[in-house]
Amino acid sequence: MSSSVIDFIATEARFGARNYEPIGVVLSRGEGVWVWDTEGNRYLDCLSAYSAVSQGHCHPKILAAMVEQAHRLTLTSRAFHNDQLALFYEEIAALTGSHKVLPMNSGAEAVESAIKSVRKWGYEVKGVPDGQAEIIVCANNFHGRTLGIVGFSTDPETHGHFGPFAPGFKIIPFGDAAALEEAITPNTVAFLVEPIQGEAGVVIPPAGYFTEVRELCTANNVMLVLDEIQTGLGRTGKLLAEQHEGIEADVTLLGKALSGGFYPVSAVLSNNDVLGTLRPGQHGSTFGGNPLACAVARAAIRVLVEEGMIENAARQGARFLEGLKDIRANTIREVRGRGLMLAVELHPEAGRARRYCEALQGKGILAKDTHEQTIRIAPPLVITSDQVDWALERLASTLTQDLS
Ligand code: IF1
Repeated sequence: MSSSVIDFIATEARFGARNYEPIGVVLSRGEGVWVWDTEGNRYLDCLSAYSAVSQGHCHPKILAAMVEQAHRLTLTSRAFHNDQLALFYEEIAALTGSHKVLPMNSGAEAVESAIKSVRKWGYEVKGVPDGQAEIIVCANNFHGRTLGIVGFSTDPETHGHFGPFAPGFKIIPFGDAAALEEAITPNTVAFLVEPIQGEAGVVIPPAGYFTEVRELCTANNVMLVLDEIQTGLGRTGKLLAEQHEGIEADVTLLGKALSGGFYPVSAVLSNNDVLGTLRPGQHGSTFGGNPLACAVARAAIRVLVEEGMIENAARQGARFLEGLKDIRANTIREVRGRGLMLAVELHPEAGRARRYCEALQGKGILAKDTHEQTIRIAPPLVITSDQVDWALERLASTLTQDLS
């Protein structure tokens, strides 16, 4: 590595909390599916900042919207109205068929806001005794890093030594509708779940699971809260992953690609029952719903739809999945995916997935491992067939090596 790269990394190590172990590359530019490091080497980004850069790096129309708004008005607080929030509400509600929107900033904030809202609905509408609301979540979930959320994580790395935690959460296996039925009590206010578990390694539930989940939640007056922060906005080849199951959530959470990677923007989408319980002064955020965030989000969802990115994710995702399944390598245990949310799980004997990610970096692909044995593959939704084929060639030559 040249001295400048080592300087960046050494300086990060010297001053930064070591809560990440990045791969040894220092990026300085991005455009579409490509990123460049400080040495001028080009990489195909197969992580897309965990699906926040679905529209491709530095999308010119989102950039233009951000610059234009930044010259006019960036932040007013919600003490006053602004001329972007209502337009964002209208456009996101029309796109997703929602009735009410609560704008926040990070994904975790949207999750926490949803937890507060469904609990409040439980007490004030469903009639659950105060302080006794129960929310059911799944093992191997990932919903963010705040204290409330890590309190119901089953990953020791995520929750270890951060306690004590808030009560009121029950953990059941993902994909098991009978376990959900068993866990529901009269005090259950919600079932919070990812349509596909991303961090767990792109775990797709059995066909029909969410149809049963929807029926159980409806029959028991339990709010179905789908965390689409990673799966939403085209990542799985449909606008929302719930559409693969033909169901509708009561509460949908969006984040990440809601801004195309330009700005932290998240949102809780629901109907009046849940979000209608919030009264002035009962919830808020300095930056939530600010004019710059709204202008960026409006442009991000506009280009996603107008440039056919969702349909492209379905087409290229099918191509990518088929190509991965065609790779004959003893290292591969399983290939999983829906749309451009893909994963290659390696046999334990093949060695750590991180080693293969480091080898991929040498071939011009940036990918991220998860839970030791799985390589996630999630390129921007603008990827072309040629670029998919280019990536598959390099993945095949890497995965047929034994890096144990
Ligand atoms: C990290 C994981 C992915 C998410 C879902 C809520 C959030 C996330 C389904 C919270 C965020 C990010 C967080 C980032 C790495 C990344 C991640 F590996 F951590 F689990 F994508 F899979 N719901 N996921 O995936 O959104 O507050 O981050 O905006 O914490 O290392 P956030």
